[in-house]
Amino acid sequence: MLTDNLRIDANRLWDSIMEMAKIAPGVAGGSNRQTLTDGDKEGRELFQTWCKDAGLSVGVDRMGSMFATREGEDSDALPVYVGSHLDTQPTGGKFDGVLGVLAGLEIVRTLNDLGVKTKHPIVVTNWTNEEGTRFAPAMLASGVFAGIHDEEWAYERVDNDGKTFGNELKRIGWQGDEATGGRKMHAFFELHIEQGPILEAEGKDIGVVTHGQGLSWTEVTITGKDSHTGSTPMPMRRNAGLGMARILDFVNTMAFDHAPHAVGAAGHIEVYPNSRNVIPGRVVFTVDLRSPNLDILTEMGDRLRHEGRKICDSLDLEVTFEKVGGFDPVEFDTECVTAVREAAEKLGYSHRDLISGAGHDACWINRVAPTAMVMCPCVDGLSHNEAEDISLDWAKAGTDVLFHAVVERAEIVS
Ligand code: HGY
Ligand code: MN
Ligand code: MN
Repeated sequence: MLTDNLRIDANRLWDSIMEMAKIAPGVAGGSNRQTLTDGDKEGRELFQTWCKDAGLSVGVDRMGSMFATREGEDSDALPVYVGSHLDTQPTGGKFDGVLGVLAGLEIVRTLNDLGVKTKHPIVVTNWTNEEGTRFAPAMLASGVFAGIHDEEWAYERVDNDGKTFGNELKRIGWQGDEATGGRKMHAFFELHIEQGPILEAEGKDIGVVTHGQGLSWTEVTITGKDSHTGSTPMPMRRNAGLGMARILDFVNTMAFDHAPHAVGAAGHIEVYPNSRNVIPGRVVFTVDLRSPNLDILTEMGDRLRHEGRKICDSLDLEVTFEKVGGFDPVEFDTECVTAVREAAEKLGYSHRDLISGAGHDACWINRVAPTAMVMCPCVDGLSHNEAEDISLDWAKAGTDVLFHAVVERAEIVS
């Protein structure tokens, strides 16, 4: 078969990833291209230039998500979408999200080189604000696309400086005119680094992602009383920081109660007034709970509120809990997952089924189109850290498998 010999140009892919990494670099070799910043704007412009150089037409929706189309031979055939996100964590790596977007572009570049035509169009996609670090929740634009969030609510999300998502999107000039979610898909595929240790530890090249674990983000606000750390007698203190510490210790214990899959921690923590000699009168933090099992995820959320309130009552503290993000565990489309698994087998790459520990745009798009993910290993399973790293071989294997899964759905005609 013609397709059996299709392989991407791994060096061209790698060079593009390294070129993108020059935009808004971090301070330790990674990336700090947070959504809707000037760095994001510059990264979008570079990606758009590359897409146009590859002969793609670029559409942008009202959430700023980018859709670069390679026409198919059958204009009535629904497109196959392939992509991920270009925004990063503040101390992100060079590959989280970026690999998936530029792998989609590399597939198109290779099809162009070979003059190969497909029945279905292929659309390379960059989803806005996958990370949710500047504007919670994560996967915001793909969530609006899938009808989970409404656009007005999304536009009102606020960052730590009080800037809104909508105003920042307009400021960088990337508010498109397409209605969000209007596009219909034949399938969606996303290549992503594993962001966990399993594939590397087992010496596997490819993760065939059958499921994504569920996630819940609960913002906890604890109110006590600012007071002097030196002269306030211990029994008189209303220490919001102590309440947070005991709750986070409970979250850690609770996750271990549901080992090996459940996880829990807080990555976002604000302490007020955050002065060395003032007992914190207020803390705001987001508890990130995850499990592939919906019942366990729900139970952990309930226990967080119940135990958290008990802890705060015992310390004479007020506490509120607000759900600020999350999604149920995801089961990806069987046919698309099979296309990924068969591609790995045909290409001779070692592989294993995998549950994604991280959330991805594919988790929301799976609600509106047949969706699957391909994963490649990353060094020490490390991600959301500037030292995040992969090998060129892993990038090549993942992109080749993605390539064959995409063209299996897009149907090569010549
Ligand atoms: O939070 C996540 O799992 C993703 O990295 N945004
Ligand atoms: Mn990601
Ligand atoms: Mn990420």
